[in-house]
Amino acid sequence: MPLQERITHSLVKGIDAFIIEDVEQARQESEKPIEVIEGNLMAGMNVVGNLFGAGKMFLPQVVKSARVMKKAVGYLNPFIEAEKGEKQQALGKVLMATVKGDVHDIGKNIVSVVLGCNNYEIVDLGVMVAPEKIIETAKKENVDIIGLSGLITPSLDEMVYLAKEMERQDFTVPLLIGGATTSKAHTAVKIDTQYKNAVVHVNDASRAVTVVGDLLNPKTCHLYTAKLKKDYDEFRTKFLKRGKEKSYISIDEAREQKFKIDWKTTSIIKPKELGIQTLEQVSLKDLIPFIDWSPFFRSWDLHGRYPDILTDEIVGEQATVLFNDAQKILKEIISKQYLKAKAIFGLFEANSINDDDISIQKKGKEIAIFRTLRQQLKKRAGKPSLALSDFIAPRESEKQDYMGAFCTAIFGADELAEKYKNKEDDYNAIMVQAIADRFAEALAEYLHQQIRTKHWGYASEENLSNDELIKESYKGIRPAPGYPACPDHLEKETIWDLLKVEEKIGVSLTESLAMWPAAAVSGYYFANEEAKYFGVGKITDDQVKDFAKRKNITLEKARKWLHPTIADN
Ligand code: B12
Repeated sequence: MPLQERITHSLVKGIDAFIIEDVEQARQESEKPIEVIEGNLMAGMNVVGNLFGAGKMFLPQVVKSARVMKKAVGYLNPFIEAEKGEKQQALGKVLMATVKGDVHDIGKNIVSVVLGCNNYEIVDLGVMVAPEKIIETAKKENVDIIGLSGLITPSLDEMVYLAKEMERQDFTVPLLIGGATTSKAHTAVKIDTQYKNAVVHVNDASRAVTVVGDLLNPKTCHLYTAKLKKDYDEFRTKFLKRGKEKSYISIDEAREQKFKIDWKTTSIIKPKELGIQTLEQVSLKDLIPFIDWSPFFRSWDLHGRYPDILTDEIVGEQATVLFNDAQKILKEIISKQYLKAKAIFGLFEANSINDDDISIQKKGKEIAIFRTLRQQLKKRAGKPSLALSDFIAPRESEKQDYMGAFCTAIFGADELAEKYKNKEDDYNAIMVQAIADRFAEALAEYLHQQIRTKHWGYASEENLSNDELIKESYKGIRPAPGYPACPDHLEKETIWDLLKVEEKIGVSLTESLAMWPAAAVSGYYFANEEAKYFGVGKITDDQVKDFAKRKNITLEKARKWLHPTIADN
């Protein structure tokens, strides 16, 4: 093929085997080495961008294209520098950061790579970035756009704070908001109102390119921003009205309608091993059968259930390539022990007290109290208003019940991802993070099985397949603070104190109560056969006040932490 076609082919197909030879030939044929980037390579990347935009290329392919691009640019840079030539002219500079207290990286990294290969210069500040640093860097680097990412709800407040600061300091650059916990509703209602200039919620990487393009194009930016502001304004009005249509019952009424278990007849099984245990190094091999692969594909924007996704008409081919690449790296991770899986759990005597609290005891002495939240949305008559405490025998029942808590974490992913990044290999860097997340979840699943069948032993006869585990067909539940049954992140502090998680296995909590390392899960164990997953939904101010009192914290603190769960917020 002619030279340009070869270069384009390598970029589109993500093949780096001949890119250096081809780029060298292009360099010899050009007047200046920079022309190879601005001409040959960008021509190829434009094809990639167009195919991706048209849905004909998928995210893993684009990230591989970016890897080829980086290799080519890395080869050309010394020639450009030797000539003291001008650097490649980017279309714009985008600052990317995961906000203070949050550790989530994958989404931000994917967006950075995709924008990078569309010729935007990325200033990536990493994770847990203080607002002062974002503001300072944005000024120093004179960036054209600021992009914020976050995984858990406490990060949403950080984003609001940043928008306020940008307004206060007369910023004009657009603000992009992304990450699993963000939404158009939150962006429109809470963030957009704080900043006069453009604020956009972007929920996937492919949209990021068009949004950034529209925002930075001097011909379209004013119209685009005006439209955006109008759209968010209308959305906000509708959204706020919708919230008001819902009706809630008081916390006292909700308690009267609690989920009732007949404590006289229900079976309560005493754990075989009460107390706290640490698993210093769980074998990664043992975890493989517990991996739920479907979310792995989702992190690469390939949607469908594993294993059907491998033969899917549209994404099947790419999903198979991705899966095979993952298996290769997985093998290496296991043989070289790049990642370490650690866990801690505790099984305790427990009784619910005052309806919504759970008293944890050791030989009858209270050592901790978990606070749970109760549903308040008005329901049809006869439908219970659930709280997790309903699944634990109340003290008045005079039955000794039990409860567990745990934390699982995968160490070493960041270090390994960094090694790949240093080799300009974002594809494998993202792959490592996605695999580590899968392992963290698999470890939680594995440990839960060990608890049910061995340490607690209330389901010692259980024999479930991976598919049944994914469908949560087991008896008992393991809700995690932050998930819908217990949206309050604060209770992680109680788990940390109770199990001594940081001292024992080295998982720490950030100021927003995210866990570090990022690939980590923490939660509770409930064994009652009637225990089930549910969503607390929104709660009202009477419960917030009551919660603050029970927990002995200020109302302000309670409001801050429960904020995303409070109705009309
Ligand atoms: C995978 C996952 C995990 C993994 C990985 C987490 C990690 N290390 O990042 C594991 C299993 C470890 C995990 C753990 C937890 N999780 Co989790 N998790 C998810 C899940 C299922 C998918 C998130 C994900 O990685 N998606 C893939 C990536 C690629 O997508 P993304 O981040 O959204 O990014 C895309 C876009 O948002 C956008 N984007 C992202 N950033 C940016 C930035 C800019 C500027 C732009 C333009 C775009 C952009 O582009 C990206 C690519 O398309 C979500 C639910 C969901 N369906 O979203 C819950 C979810 C995020 N988790 C949640 C929670 C609560 C937790 C835990 C606190 C639970 C616990 N107690 O253990 C922990 C916290 C972990 C920690 N370290 O503190 C909640 C958060 C809500 C809340 N109440 O805070 C969610 C929403 C589930 C839920 N419905 O309640 N989790």
